[in-house]
Amino acid sequence: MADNKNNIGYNEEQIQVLEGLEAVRKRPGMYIGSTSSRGLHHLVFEIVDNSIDESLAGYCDQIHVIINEDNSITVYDNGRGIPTGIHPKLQIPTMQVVHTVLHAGGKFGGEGYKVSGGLHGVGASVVNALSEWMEVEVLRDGKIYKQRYERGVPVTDVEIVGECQEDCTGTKTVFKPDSEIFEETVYDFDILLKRFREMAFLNRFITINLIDKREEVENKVVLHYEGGISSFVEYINRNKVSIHPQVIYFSAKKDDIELEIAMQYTDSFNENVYGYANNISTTEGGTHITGFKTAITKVVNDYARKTNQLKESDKNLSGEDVREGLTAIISVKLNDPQFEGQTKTKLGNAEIRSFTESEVTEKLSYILEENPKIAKIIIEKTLLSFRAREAARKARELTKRKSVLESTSLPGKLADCSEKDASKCEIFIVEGDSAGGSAKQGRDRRFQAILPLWGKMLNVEKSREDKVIGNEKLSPVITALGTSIGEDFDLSKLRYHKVIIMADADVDGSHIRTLLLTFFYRYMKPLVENGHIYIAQPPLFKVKKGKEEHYVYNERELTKLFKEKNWSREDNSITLQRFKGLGEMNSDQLWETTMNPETRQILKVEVDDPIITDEILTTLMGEKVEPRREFIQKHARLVSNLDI
Ligand code: 0RA
Repeated sequence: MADNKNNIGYNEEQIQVLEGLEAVRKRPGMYIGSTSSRGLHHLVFEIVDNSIDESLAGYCDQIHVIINEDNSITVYDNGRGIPTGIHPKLQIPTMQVVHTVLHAGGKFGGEGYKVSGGLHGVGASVVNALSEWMEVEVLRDGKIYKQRYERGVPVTDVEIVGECQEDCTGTKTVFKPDSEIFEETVYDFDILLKRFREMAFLNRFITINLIDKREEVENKVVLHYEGGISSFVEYINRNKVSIHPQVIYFSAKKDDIELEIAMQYTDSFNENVYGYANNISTTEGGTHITGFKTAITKVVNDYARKTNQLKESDKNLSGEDVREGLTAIISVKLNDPQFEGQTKTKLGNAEIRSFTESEVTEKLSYILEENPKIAKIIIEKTLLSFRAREAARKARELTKRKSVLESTSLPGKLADCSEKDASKCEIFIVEGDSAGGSAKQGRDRRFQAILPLWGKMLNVEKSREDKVIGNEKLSPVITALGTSIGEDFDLSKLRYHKVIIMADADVDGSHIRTLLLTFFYRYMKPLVENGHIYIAQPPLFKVKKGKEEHYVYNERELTKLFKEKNWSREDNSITLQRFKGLGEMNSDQLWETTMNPETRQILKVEVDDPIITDEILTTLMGEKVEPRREFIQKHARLVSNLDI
């Protein structure tokens, strides 16, 4: 190993470099978002993004990502290799500049745009600064160059460590995330797989090989999709019933903008339109999505009128009608993406809106003209949605009028709270009359309301809005919350800022929880997105020894408690009361363990990935039986945990 004091002079620039790396280590969150599991995985994405950029520039088609036994990561590609020559300004090898100078990654070299972007577009130097060690090898000009760094600081020069064939080029990076920085240092295969699969769908020329070497038998997945985003749509629809066999695909190019769209209708009632800008998921939407939506609404209406499926006297199909059951990917690549919105995931570039709108208008009209059979199926689907929406509107009017006539608009079984400030109010939605009774007695009536559920639950995944509104079990929920649903939904009318689902920890309880969550996600999505939905966590056991009493919420805690107290499971002076249902607790117990904000545990329902959430709901609640069986078998452990 070289003595870095001799070989790397500490001049002005080097001191700046060290200060830069120190800043990254002091405030890692500023550079990679967080030091939790998310940040840990982000390191891999930063490195792989550089290889993807090389691939988009047309020089690389193979990327390998290996999770090594010690949770270090190896990434290598067959691109041109990071330049190794002396950097004209800094007078050290460019390869060293890339790994030690902040913001130097990727962008030099000119042609081609930096497409994948990454969270903050920071790159290799940040990953290096946050790694216990990193080793980079570059194959170029028939030589193998190598440099090693520890916590961002070079500990060797760029050295030639071997030779290779002239035409064999590429970059290999191995790094070990620093356990002084990260709370979590164990990689999750599925998190990496999910992102790389998405990357492979969005960039159809690349192959990403993901390999896990931590188990005795290595796990390898090869991700390559000739069909690109069309394959992505097929993948999203794999557990749904599509109503036309082929995915519709078209693309357009202008100056430095590339647009690709793939779409297919299913018989579901949900819309799954996902946008990407430079491979980044634009969850808050943006100009590419607006352009697409405007165009498709117009094209479908025009076609329906021209073919007389929509009569002169009929109203126009709404955007919602036109997108019911639609799965679509809109992927745009551009030079200078403007990311806006709260989470910087909304594309702002104005030129993208008009470009997308005119391209979709032209190309989709043409496709409908050329494929009258498919067009007919699509128009019929949108007309069904149109009529159902009309029926739902009437049903809503009817409920409104009915509640006016009945003078009190709140459901009879609701035990409301006295507080009027919604931000201080909670509502417990409780399955079962006996649990409902205990909850009513146990609650703090000043700010806690109780709504017991009764009647037959509707699977909203299989029914349209008009049925949902009229459903005897759901309509009290809708009225109690005050927001209405679907088109009429109004978050500002929410009467309780915490909506807490309280159900037994058994199969029936888990069923009702899933059904209610499906309902909230499909019909009151902003409630979920704004963090208003919670799941109560009743205890599973009460452990008593002498005067000492403990409520325990799961098996793990039970083991922990016995260990901490040095108790033996054989000790007869300890009693194990197991709660089978909420109904077994009296009102004091229920208050103390599940309802009292000072002592309870409640779980906030969060959705961080809309594609996965849709997948789970479709699988659990949708039409196809086989995927549901497979899902439950695969996740049997989770289900049985709920069941114990
Ligand atoms: C800029 C210029 C050149 C290569 C790269 C970037 C490059 C960077 C990375 C990072 C990971 N893999 C990579 N592969 C290539 C080369 C320019 C030239 O050869 O003329």
